[in-house]
Amino acid sequence: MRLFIAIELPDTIKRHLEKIRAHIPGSRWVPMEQIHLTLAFLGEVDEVTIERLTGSLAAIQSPGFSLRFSGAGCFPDRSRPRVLWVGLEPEPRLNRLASLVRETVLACGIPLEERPFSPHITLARLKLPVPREVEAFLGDHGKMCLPSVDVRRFILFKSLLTSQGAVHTPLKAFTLSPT
Ligand code: 3AM
Repeated sequence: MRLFIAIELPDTIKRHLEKIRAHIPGSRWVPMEQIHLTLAFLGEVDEVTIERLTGSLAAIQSPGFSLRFSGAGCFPDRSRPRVLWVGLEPEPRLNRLASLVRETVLACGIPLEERPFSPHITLARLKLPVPREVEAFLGDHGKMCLPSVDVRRFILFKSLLTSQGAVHTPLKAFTLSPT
């Protein structure tokens, strides 16, 4: 099964992020119901390892926290944007949770990309050449006034690739400790 671990966002936030979509030629926007904050992308994992992984993830002890949104940005940089995202204000408890999740995944023998955790919520993927509408989008949404979100759990998701795009299904939720 193809898996990833993420934090869900409330519908109010997802609806807001859906509303700011702009017409950018060649862009593929993440469907509203799939907008999330990825902690780790695992790729294909076999059933036996999934059993072990869920047991280990359940043992993670980490406090809940508040997410505060910053503004729109892009990967890898403004000269060749490929991914448009919304960033988050620094939150040590989020980084600690991501580290614990990643250590747990690695300890189960599942390899991870070595790229450091860079908290973001993907909004759209872009094609080259860079359409000029991207600069306007980043300018318009460089700052975002969104309510903060209380995070009380994280989720192990299955991601099924279909000809219509990925279909995400939550497999198991893991509760964070009270703040
Ligand atoms: O939240 P983001 O967009 O950073 O891009 C995918 C998404 O991350 C990423 O996993 C998250 C949930 O789908 N993803 C998908 N395929 C991937 C791959 N082969 C991948 N990340 C790394 N390698």
